[in-house]
Amino acid sequence: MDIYALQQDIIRYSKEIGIDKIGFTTADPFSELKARLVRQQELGYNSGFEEPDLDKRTDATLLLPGATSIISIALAYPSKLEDAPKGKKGERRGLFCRSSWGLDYHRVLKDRLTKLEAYILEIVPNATVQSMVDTGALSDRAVAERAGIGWSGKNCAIITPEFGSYVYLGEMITNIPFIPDTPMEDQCGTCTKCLDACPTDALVGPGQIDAKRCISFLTQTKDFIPMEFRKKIGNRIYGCDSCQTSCPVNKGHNHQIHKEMEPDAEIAKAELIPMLQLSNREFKAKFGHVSGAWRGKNPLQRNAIIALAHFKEEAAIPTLVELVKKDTRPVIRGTAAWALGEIGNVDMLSVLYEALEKEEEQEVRNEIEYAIDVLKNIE
Ligand code: B12
Ligand code: SF4
Ligand code: SF4
Repeated sequence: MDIYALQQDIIRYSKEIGIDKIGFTTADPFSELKARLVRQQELGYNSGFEEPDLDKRTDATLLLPGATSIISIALAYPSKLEDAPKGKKGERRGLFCRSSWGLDYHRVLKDRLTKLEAYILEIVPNATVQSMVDTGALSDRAVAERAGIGWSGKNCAIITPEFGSYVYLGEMITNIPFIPDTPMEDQCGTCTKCLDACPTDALVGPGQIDAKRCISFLTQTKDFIPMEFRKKIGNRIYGCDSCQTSCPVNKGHNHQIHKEMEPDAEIAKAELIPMLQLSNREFKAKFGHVSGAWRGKNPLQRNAIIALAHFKEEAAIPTLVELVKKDTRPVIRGTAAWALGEIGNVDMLSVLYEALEKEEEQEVRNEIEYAIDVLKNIE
């Protein structure tokens, strides 16, 4: 088999099916990464979303016996929202991060990888292949870095010279011994803009994150958001882009290559009060296709409440009162009570006292008491 010719053919085909960048690396273990992952775990800096088996995370041969190489792919996504609706008093809007714009990227990249697999298997029928995007055991970034897709930035992202860091990553493990590409030189230099821009100091050092402080992580959790972070979340409903928008390399990068990734501005910058009134079915119909919906509507509604508190939006009061009084979800009841305190209308004291009388969940009681204290101080 002429590996070089096959590789060139695959590169040509990848462009045909809408893969913006492709790179190749060996299936050698990621030994340095393993040490790094152990350290992150020891420090408690991981999010809990990562594959827990560190051997599987760093050794592709455990995922595909006989693996000799890994193909890394990158697809560029848009960074500019055209005709973005402006939020205003009474009609405030929240923000979904860019990686939740358009059709869920897992579906888009899986489509490309499935096509690539079929193409390879047609030429090399006895090849073995295994593809993954985000939810697989491997570190998509470590694979991409070693396959020369981009360098690993101080904001932790893989940054490509062609598209900046606004790229999704995926990979295919295979038993075909492709010729490995050369990793790229680091191009961050002395810049530290992303570290300075991070609202919660989650970037504890260059290329090192404490995921539990990261707003992107916090917006994806299901429990109460710790008080320390609530005001820093601002109007983000899902994810956070501050360490990417602050990156000078990303300036001018807005790639509208893939139709499926085109954002619907009404979803990417969704109106907040209507979000709180959605039934499960309505939520699925409106938001079900975006990646930010993966944990369901509860975390996003909690975040929408925090965003309304950020705006001190008086028009949200009737909806929030309904939630405090009637919602069956403790996190929603409690966060809504907190938001009433933040909005600062002292007339809400009676509602809160009444709610406190009936409330049985200790965590919710704490939130109500906190809000009462805030309003009493204004009175
Ligand atoms: C868990 C996870 C998260 C967690 C933790 C993020 C993190 N930085 O670790 C949370 C929820 C916070 C998160 C947030 C985001 N995520 Co995320 N996430 C993942 C996931 C599932 C695993 C990442 C992981 O294992 N991290 C552990 C760290 C330690 O390893 P790593 O980052 O994978 O690998 C690098 C480091 O180990 C570093 N390294 C290794 N050794 C050493 C040694 C030294 C000294 C140093 C400095 C560094 C270093 O080099 C590796 C390559 O860059 C991956 C998908 C996947 N399966 O890989 C997506 C992934 C990383 N996420 C992605 C995205 C888009 C995001 C967000 C931008 C989404 C958003 N807008 O809100 C943010 C960005 C936050 C940030 N600054 O990283 C993309 C990144 C694309 C890109 N261009 O880099 C991925 C690859 C998903 C995908 N398939 O496209 N994410
Ligand atoms: S995504 Fe936001 S919170 Fe997380 S590291 Fe980047 S800037 Fe900080
Ligand atoms: S902001 Fe500066 S330091 Fe951070 S990733 Fe971009 S170039 Fe690197």
